[in-house]
Amino acid sequence: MTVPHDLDAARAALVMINPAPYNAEAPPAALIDDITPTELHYVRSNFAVPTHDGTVEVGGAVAHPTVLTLDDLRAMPAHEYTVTLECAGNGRLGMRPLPTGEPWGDFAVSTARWTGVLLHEVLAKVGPSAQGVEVLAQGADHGPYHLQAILPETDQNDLTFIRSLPLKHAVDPAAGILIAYEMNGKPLERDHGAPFRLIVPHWYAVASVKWLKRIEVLSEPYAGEFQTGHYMYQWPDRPHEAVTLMRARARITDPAPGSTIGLGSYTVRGKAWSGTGPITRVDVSLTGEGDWQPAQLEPARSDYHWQDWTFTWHTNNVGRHTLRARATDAAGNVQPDVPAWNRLGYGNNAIEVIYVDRR
Ligand SMILES: Nc1nc2c(c(=O)[nH]1)N[C@H]1C(S)=C(S)[C@@H](COP(=O)(O)O)O[C@H]1N2
Ligand SMILES: [Mo]
Repeated sequence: MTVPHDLDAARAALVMINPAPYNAEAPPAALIDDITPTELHYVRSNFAVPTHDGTVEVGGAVAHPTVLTLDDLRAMPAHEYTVTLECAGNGRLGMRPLPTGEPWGDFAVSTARWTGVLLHEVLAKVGPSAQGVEVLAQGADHGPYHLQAILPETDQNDLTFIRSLPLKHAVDPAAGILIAYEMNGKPLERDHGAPFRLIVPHWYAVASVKWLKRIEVLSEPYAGEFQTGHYMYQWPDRPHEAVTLMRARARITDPAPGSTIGLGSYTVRGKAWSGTGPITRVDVSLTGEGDWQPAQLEPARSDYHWQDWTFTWHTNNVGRHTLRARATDAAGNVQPDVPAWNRLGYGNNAIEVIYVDRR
């Protein structure tokens, strides 16, 4: 199936990290809006954009294996969710010692409206076996891997992007997992997984498999390169751990770092999100140590959507000021001052520090 999108035009507004495979951050201004326009949504791909024949196989340990086309999916009830996606490697550049891997700054995070069918409804059609434990999702993308594989049995020359989810989560209607075929009201762009992809709310976006080609119910846990090699927290002092839910994080979107603003009252603005529950508070600090003051936090517009916060900052002190914002979520998770270092550089949710001049 050919998708008539001009890749170069689609990529023009992003901040390129790697041309091949194409990886790019959102421009900082893209965090200001409620929804990220498609052309400003970050892109993270482990391989070149693949060709896709427009079908997805659904099989494995199921009663009624099937093959679905885009038309089959469009014939099912459509659901639309606004979902904040963040790459697990977002913020890797902020870790010391510097981990290897794509050198992401802090803008591999975006929010889009995704439309598609519910994964649990597709699974209900095929009837997972009682022995099922996980649901594997395979992308059409494969080829030589541009990073060093972690697992010794990985074929560096022809690797395929495959992930799996616990079956319990995949069949949970409350999980809101989509097989999405539209992004912001339009058919998926090639960089974002055309013709359809998974969208797994609350999880780091590695779970949201693009160019979806195969869904398979497994009766044993999956242990491929992108499941138990990469996308594992390799902690220095405790057992390795899978990368799953996004960690709580607040970002300052206004003022811009290093900018100069006038004296008096200024409304500081930002976003906050977490995969482990809605954000329940954001605090701002204007000094180096402690002294946290509550920001005004807006409720989430929907369950999987970043939240807005504002803070009225009044000062007539001329000079350089520091500004920090710290999120707390409903599970009680609070952002750390320093990133929790892990060898591959995932899940950096350390408190952002910026400075601005007032005069
Ligand atoms: N098939 C496939 N799906 C994939 C990936 C990939 O390399 N191949 N990358 C994952 C990662 S690590 C991220 S962060 C998100 C990025 O989605 P986006 O490019 O639409 O922002 O896609 C995920 N899905
Ligand atoms: Mo990612």
